[in-house]
Amino acid sequence: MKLFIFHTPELTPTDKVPECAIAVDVLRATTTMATVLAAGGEAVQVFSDLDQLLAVSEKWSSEKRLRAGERGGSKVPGFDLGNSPLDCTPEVVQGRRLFISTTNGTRALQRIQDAKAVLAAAFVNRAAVVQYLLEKQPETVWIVGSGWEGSFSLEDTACAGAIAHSVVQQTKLSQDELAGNDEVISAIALYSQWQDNLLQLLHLASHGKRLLRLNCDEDLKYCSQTDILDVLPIQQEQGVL
Ligand code: 3SL
Repeated sequence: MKLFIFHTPELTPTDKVPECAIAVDVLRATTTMATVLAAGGEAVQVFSDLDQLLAVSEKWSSEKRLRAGERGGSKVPGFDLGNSPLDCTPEVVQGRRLFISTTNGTRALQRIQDAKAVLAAAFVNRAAVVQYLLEKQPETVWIVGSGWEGSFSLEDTACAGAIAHSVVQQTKLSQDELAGNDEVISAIALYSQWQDNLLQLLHLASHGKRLLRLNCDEDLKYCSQTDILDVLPIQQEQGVL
């Protein structure tokens, strides 16, 4: 297995596709997606465009769908939900499809949607994603951070490092053998330094600070938890996990 980490969708190569690609948006899109599926959601369908989301979801009855829209950290007016994983309780999501559009996370997923296997990862479901990698042993794996509007996100790279760190620990591979690019080595170093203080790391991150200004302290606490959900969001058809 060779692992490559790309900090943003913009830094991700466009001239090839890997066997397995993983989108990461710890704050908060991929955390929300994992939470919805773990809570019994039927599926998660991602859109970059809000109008397209409204048009496609119109074909589902309102009992079978939930529309989630986030821009700039806030809920889009008229949508059922914003992008807080804390709103995605079994009572709310069970048996329903989540149609979701967020600022960066859905773009990262769309950027990798042609890979043979497409996953969504966050700290909350890190172990399930690592388990998949260990079982399937894909030759090439890309982890793509969502970043924020094209720039680096500390928390996404730390989560990519958490995945890489766990693969190294559970295989005979050294960091050097696993790493396809230098980003893997630096992501493992970042995670190793902060693994016992992930909430503090989220408080240092620029998007963490943006969410704190929106009173999302509890969201940061939830998103900083590692391996709490045994769920593997994996693409079933294009754009649907
Ligand atoms: O950018 C995104 O995709 C979102 O996850 C951002 S937020 O955490 O909902 O503000």
